[in-house]
Amino acid sequence: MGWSQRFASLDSNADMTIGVIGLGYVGLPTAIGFHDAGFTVWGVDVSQRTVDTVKAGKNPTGDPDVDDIVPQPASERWHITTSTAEAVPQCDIVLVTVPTPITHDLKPDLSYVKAAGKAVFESIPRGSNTIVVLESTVYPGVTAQTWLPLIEDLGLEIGVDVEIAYCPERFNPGDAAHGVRSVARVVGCSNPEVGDALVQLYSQLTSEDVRYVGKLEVAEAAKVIENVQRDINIALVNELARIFPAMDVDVEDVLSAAATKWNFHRYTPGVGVGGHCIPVDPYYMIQRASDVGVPAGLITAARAVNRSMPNHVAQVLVDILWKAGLSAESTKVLFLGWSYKAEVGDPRETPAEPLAEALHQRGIAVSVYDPHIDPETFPASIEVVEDLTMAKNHDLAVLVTAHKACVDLDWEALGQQMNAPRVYDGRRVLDLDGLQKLGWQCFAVGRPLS
Ligand code: SAJ
Repeated sequence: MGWSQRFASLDSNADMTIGVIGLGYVGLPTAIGFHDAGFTVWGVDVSQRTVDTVKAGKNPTGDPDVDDIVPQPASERWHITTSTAEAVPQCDIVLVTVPTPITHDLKPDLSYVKAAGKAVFESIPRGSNTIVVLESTVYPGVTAQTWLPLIEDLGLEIGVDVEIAYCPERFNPGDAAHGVRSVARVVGCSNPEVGDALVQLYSQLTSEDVRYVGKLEVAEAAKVIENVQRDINIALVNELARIFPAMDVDVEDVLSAAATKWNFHRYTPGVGVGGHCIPVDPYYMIQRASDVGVPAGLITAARAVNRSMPNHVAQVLVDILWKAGLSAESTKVLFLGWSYKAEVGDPRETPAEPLAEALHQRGIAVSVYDPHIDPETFPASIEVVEDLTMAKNHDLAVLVTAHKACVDLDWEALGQQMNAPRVYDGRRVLDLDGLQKLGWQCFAVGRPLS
């Protein structure tokens, strides 16, 4: 029976079983979403801790939107295991949501995609025509290049044993308004019938638009350039945040004025660009452009601007402390926030790390207050402040992450605990006029030092 008939003949979604390989920030909400849409779900993760946490009905990710929505173990449509071999034979469709990081030399790391694909394809029953969908962010060509050789090595036949497709995740951690059940999706696949079947499937998950966009590479390219565009836009305002203060102009005044134009896209300069998407995905595009011999100069330059922000900010902080007559050796700086993004407890690629390293290289001590991050995960060189009332004798506070807990705090009390009330707003979210009235000396990214 073809895939269109398989969907048409479903009495209930429970009769279709969806596998999700990788229960992280994307996979777990995806598994929950399909379970809530009535499907039978098998969730697989290599981490026994993750499996045990999810089985206990708890949330192993740092994303608060996933709290208390993990199905309780009682549901007979909810199966969690570390074994791909156990899960895959039960599934009609398998979604792969594994990490696609970059290596230390900034090259795409496809090892998780390859390993997950291998484990899935080895477990597919012959003749089942199981659809395997990659959701992880990759560059155009990766799904076919990585998975087709594995399928061939196993002697599996496309259209008889297995079909492959690509449907990029568009999950936004910490943003309930754009969760897996309320975000548009695109589906790429060489077989239009399978593409249409997946449109039917994902339309049961999300209330937004789902469309078949043609071959795998189109969907792969759409996803990676979504994030490339965002990185370039952020790089523009970060570069402007270095230019305008040199003209004694505050970049935020300029951006707010420009934003009165109907099609100006407003971004905000910061201490840097973190996370597992925006600072990573452009390297996938750079790699692919290099493979086909076409230079990606703008994409590369934008990455360089954003990667340079922590060092730029560190130099500005040193200037501030030097002008205050402080020698680096005896100076302590308090980071308000460490996570790469507000209201999320995720340190991946956080600019806080290179910023702290740059200050340490100049002999400046760094303490961090971030209630969203597990105290165990900070680098050893960092003094962790778990209770802000205990933060004493710092010479400068730096807002690194715009958590509510780091913005809406008792600034009057903190000012009294500091050696001197100095603050650097690294995310341009603080009410600097209000803080000045409380006696704070205020500085900020993109704001003239004078
Ligand atoms: N950032 C800035 N200035 C900005 C916006 C962001 O410095 O104007 C920084 C943030 O502080 C953070 C980094 O960039 O360190 C990334 O922030 P982000 O808001 O892009 O958040 P992410 O990394 O969680 O990106 C996700 C992505 N979602 C998916 O890949 C499915 C991205 O495509 C979304 O556009 C983004 O969320 C979003 O819109 O919030």
